[in-house]
Amino acid sequence: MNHGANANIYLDLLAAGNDDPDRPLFHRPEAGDTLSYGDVAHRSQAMAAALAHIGMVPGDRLVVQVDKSTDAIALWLACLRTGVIFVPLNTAYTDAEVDHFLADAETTYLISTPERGRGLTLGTDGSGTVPDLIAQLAETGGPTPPIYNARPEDPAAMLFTSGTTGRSKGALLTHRGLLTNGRALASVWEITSDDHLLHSLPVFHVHGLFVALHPLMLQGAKVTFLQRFSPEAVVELLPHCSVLMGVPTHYTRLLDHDAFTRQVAADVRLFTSGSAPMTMPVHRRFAERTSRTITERYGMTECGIIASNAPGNPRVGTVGTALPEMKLRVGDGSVVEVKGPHLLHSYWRRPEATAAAFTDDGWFITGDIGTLDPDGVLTLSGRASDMIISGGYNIYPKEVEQVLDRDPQIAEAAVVGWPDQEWGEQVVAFVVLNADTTEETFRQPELAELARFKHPRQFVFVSELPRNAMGKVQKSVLRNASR
Ligand code: MLC
Ligand code: AMP
Repeated sequence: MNHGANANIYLDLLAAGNDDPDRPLFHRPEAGDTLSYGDVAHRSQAMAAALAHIGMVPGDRLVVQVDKSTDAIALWLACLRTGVIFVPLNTAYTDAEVDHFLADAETTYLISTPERGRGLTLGTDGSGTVPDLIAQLAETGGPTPPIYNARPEDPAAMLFTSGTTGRSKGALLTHRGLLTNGRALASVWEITSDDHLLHSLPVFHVHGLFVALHPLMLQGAKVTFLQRFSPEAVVELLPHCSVLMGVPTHYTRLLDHDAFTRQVAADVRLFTSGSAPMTMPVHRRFAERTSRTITERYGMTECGIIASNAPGNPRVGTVGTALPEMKLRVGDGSVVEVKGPHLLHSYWRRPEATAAAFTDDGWFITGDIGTLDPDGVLTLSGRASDMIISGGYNIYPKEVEQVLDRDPQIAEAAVVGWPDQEWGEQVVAFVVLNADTTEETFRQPELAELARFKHPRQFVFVSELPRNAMGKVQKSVLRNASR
């Protein structure tokens, strides 16, 4: 749609409500109600007025660490409306981790859960200081700010990622990038206004927030919005839906649930998986159980979705071909490189990191290892960095090692990912103990400052860490020790 000069993706995401405000958008099984496109536009408008009231202006960063709710989505849309940069954070992060992001983003406002009570608050049930302020403004009849007049390259959201290096950086995603990616996905996945997505992903990552929601909203489709993933809820609601998007752990959990049957999956036209590698045994079990195939796609925070299989006839074991307007090549060391309007603008205030993320001829270096066949079909085989992906969450070994190294019982530690049936990979710490600690006296370190999903699931005691001639710890030796 052409909105004149305004490239704000807000206009596109809610366009379906312009002629038909009653068109259903979010069905909420937990609340037992349905919000229309008009309702969501109205709520985001009220939230935008609240953001303006507290003094937020275009370009400000709003850090948001709240539980999943349709109000969290209205807040994302409110940031678009006001030109405020939305910075979502994983709810599992500890206050110490959040403090790091607050400082890095040079944030003026934080919105947390009522339970955490840091900054402003937003609950899942209409509670919190943000809804209170909205109610108060509704009474006093304050002004509604105009929709921010965005340029295509303006940043809309900032998501923290470590890219291929260990240090977290805010990836600035633009209106153009998000719109290009959302439209390309709607096209490749053949999303129409008749589609109905079962949404069970968290909304603090690109997968749940952008990849799942945008193509559906751009087409005026409907979303059944679950507060969290559970196999029981998915099995109950899937028969009413046409699309399910998940990470591999969602599919392994579904397959471990006997009530997930062929019949439950029969009317779903598209199952997608990504954020982590899907294994062949899971593909096989899924096909045996449902007679359906999972459509794998490959994405990254900085790029959105890069490649996808087509629905209906996916090439199992591959992640498909490049999306429209996404260029794909395999560069030095078999590392996948990409180019196109989908990509991030830059890393927030890190020009060197931005420069290092691109080749001299302007391709973004993903850090994933892959091969391209003559038809342009991409197969991934690993990652150049030692990043661990557990249940679709990224874990940077260095961050965990630094905390372990501070423990008085530990002389040194090395953290790697071991294959795990449920999580894809699990965090394992190889530990050299100090002279006055034995395996018997060793107590699991507190690690209170780290989100629990980053905590090692296993400790392996070794007398020394394997090192190469340069003195670097040989992570591959430790990874292979699981076999
Ligand atoms: C939760 N736990 C995890 C974990 N999630 N441990 C390791 N890895 C994870 N991913 C742990 C908690 O710390 C806790 O441990 C215990 O499990 C129960 O917590 P929970 O919150 O109740 O877990 P649950 O709801 O079961 O969560 C599991 C999950 C969730 C698989 C539903 O992790 C999930 O939704 N993952 C999806 C992630 C995602 O959307 N990634 C997209 C990234 S974007 P304890 O010790 O406290 O009991 C991207 C780009 C792209 O990658 O291509 O899409
Ligand atoms: P993030 O930085 O959280 O966006 O995670 C992006 C990373 O997830 C990519 O660089 C890949 O390593 C991984 N990833 C995403 N989709 C897939 C997939 N289908 N198969 C394997 N790895 C994937």
